[in-house]
Amino acid sequence: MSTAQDRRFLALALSLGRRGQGRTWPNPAVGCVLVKDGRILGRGWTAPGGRPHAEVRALAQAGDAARGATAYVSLEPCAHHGKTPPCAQALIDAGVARVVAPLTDSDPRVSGQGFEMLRAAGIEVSTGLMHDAAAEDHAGFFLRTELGRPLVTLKLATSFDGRIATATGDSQWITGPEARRAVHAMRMRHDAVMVGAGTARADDPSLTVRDLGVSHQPVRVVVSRRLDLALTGQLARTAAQVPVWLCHGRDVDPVLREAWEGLGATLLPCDVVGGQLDPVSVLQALGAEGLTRVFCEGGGALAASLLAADLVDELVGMSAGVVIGAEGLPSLGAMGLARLAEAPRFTLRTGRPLGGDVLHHWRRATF
Ligand code: AOF
Ligand code: ZN
Repeated sequence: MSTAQDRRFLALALSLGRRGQGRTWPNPAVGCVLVKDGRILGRGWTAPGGRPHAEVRALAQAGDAARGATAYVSLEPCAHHGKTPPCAQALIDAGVARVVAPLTDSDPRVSGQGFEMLRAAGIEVSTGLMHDAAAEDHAGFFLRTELGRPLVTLKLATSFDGRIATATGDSQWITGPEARRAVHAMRMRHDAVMVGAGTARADDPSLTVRDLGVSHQPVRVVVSRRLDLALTGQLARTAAQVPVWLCHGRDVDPVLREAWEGLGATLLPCDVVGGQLDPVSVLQALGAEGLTRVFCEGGGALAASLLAADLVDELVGMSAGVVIGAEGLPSLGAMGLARLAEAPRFTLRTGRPLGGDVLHHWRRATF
């Protein structure tokens, strides 16, 4: 089959896989398309919760017609007997003739063995096509399996001059409804939404996905060294319905800890370094719980600590045509930089008008 056709069907597998983003953790969000004679026989993507896997769902659709078909998969089919039997074996049993997948799975239980199983069974395996696009889609899963931490997207919605409120705290609204709607769509594609304690106190946010006709909600993470958060706020009131995870210092007041546990929150003790929660420890704790993609919405202190530790992988900016001035609240806290050469650098991915604002998306230069 031509590379153009391969690319077309593999692109479809990748886009199906992305549908699962935000809801398959700790598993990757994989997509699969089964094709024979140019016709699509089955489509699948990793189910919410991470199982069944994409290939199994596509094979179930195709039934006996899968014999002799090509499977386009956005990641190497798994080789291990985990909570489900290996997908590589399912493809072999179904009589699939060829497998096209961009790259190797980073899970040590798979890591090349899926491709080996397929080849050993006489199946033609093509890899490498659309490698970079697939690596982007699975970046959170790869970071977690390789470094133990999730991917971090930092969103900052600011005035033209990078402020998030006036000196009196007036902040509603800087960006318009279209930008705010885009934020909800981005939250949905992440496993968790994260804010610092200052933002939780000042804004009393609910951090839920609204008005998009979806039932799925990301985990809500608050980073609070002392756990001194309002026990009657939005997060506290809804902790039994939508998960709330609190990253806190190990020495917090046990009364507060028990109060939050009683409300249904999950408590994650983390290290304190120099009087502040260590962002490395926070992300390792979230990775250990299975998160692969975290959407950080500030505030300035948490965002600056993540940036200073080089832990931000993607930056999403929303800039409004309003100017606030130096006495306004800055979007970022101090980062302690002396030289520009030490500043974290990002590469522009996209930039476009959105409503009356500008949406810009950047990726860490050393991704
Ligand atoms: C696939 N297709 O759709 C996904 C895969 O705990 P288990 O048994 O579900 O296995 C999880 C591992 O399977 C995960 O770490 C990753 O290596 C792979 N995910 N593989 O063939 C899929 N989601
Ligand atoms: Zn599998």
